Amino acid sequence: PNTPQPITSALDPRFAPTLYAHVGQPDSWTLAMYRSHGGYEAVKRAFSIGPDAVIDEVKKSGLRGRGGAGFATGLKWSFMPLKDGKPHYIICNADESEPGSFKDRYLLSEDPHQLIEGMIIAGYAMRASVGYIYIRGEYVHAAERVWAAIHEAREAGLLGKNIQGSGFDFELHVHRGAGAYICGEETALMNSLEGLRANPRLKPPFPAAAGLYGLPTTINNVETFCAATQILRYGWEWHAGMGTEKSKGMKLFQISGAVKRPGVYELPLGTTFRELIFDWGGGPTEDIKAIIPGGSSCPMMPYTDKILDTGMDYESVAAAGSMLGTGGVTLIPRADCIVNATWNLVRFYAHESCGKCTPCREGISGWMTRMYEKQVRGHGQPGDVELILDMSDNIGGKSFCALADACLGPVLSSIKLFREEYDALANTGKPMYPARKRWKDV
Ligand code: L3W
Repeated sequence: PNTPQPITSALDPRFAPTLYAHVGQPDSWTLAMYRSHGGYEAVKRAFSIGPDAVIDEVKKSGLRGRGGAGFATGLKWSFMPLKDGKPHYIICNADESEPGSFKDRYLLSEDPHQLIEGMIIAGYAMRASVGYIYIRGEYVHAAERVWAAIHEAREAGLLGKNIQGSGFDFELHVHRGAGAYICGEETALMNSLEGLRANPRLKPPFPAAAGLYGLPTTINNVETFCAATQILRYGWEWHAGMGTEKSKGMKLFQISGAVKRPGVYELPLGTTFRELIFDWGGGPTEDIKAIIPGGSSCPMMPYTDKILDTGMDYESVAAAGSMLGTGGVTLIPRADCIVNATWNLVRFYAHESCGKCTPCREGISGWMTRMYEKQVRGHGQPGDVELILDMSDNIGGKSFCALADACLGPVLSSIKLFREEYDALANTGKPMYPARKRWKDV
C-alpha cells in the first residue's frame, strides 16, 4: 500500500515546467539528478540576495499557502520576529490526509530535494536553524526517500553548519506521524512533534508568536515550500505572471472519483473545472451529479455548466459557494446515493476527531454518525433531516478547531443540493439510488 501509484501527471506544454517537472523520471529523487537540472541554484540565489529580499520576493510573487487555506506565504513569513534572539523553527506539514488530496506524496517521494531546497530558503529567510518535516504515518515510502535525501544533502554540505560558506546553519529532521488526520491541523501537529497528544491549541497566538516549544514557528505545506524553491529560481515576476489577479502561479490539482484519468495535474490557478475534468482527466466515466472542489472539507457543488466554467482559483470557487482547498477535485456519480456517500465522509471525520471538544466528540463522532447510519440502514423517520440540520447548527462554529466545521461542509451542501434523496430515505427507508456492487462486494 505504500508503493506509489502510477502517476498520470501531465504538464501543459504552454507553461514552464515547475513543481512536477521531474516527477516520474528515473532517479528524480537523487541529489545527482536534482543537481543535473539546476537543483540548489535557487538557494545560492537566496544567499546572494539576503533574507529580507527573499521574503520580499515571495511576497511579490503572490504565493498563497497550498495546504488548503490559501494564506499569503510572504506575509506569513514576515510575521516571524527577527531580532528576538530566540531559536526559530520551520515545519513542513506533510500530513496529507484530506480525502481527495494526493499531490504532496509524489513531491515527497519523487522530488524530495525540491522540498529540502525550499526549506533551506525559508529557514534562511526566517532565521530558523532547525526544520521539521512532519510526514503522514502511512507515507512510509515517501518518508524513506525524504530521509535519504536529507542524508545526501547533509553529506554534500547543503545542510549543517555554514551552508556553502553562507554563515547560515540549518538542520532538518523527519518526523513520522502515526496516521491521524488531526495532526495536519498546525497546532495539533506541533503538540504531536513535542510528544504530546495531538489536540489542537487555541489560536491566537499564531505559531509565529508562540509555536513549537512556545517559540516562533512557521508551518507551510509541502507544495508551498516547493513553489518557494521555484520562485527563487525563476524570480517573482515569473510566478506572478501565471494564474489570476489574486491567485497567482501554478497549482497541483488532483482529480479522482468517476473520471477516466484520475491523477495529479499541474495547471495555472484559474483553469476551469471543465478543462481539468475533460482535457486532462479525460471526462467522467458516467453521469455526474456533484463535484467536491478541493478535498472533502469543501462543500459539494452541483455538476452544472456554470460550475464547469468556473475557474479553479480561491476567489472564483468561493464565489460559487465552496472553497478551493487543496485542489483535490472529486466527481460523484448520479447513481450513487448521496446520503451514503456523505455518511462515508462523516465516518472519516468522526474517526479522526481528537475528542477534545464536545461539539465534535459528541456531535460528529456520536450524533451525526448515528443519524447517518440510521438513514442508510433504512431506519429513517420523517423529521430526521430537520434534526440533522438542527444538530449541524449546534456544531458549526462551536468546536475548538476546524475539523467539525469541515465535516459539515459535505453534510450541509449535500442536503442543500439533494434534499429529495435525504427525504426519500427518511420518509420511506428506501434510497433513490440503491447501493451498487463495488469491487469489495464482488
Ligand atoms: C498570523 C494571523 N498567522 C492565519 C496562519 C495560520 C495558518 C494559515 C492559515 O486550515 C484549511 C482549513 C481546511 N496571524 C493569521 C495567521 N494565519 N491568520 O495562516 O490559517 P487558517 O486558520 O485559515 O487555516 P488552517 O487552520 O491552516 C487549513 C482546509 O484548509 N482544507 C484542509 C485540507 C487538509 C489538508 C491535508 O490533509 N493535507 O491539506 C481543505 O480545504 O478546511 O480551512 O498557518 O497560522 N492573523
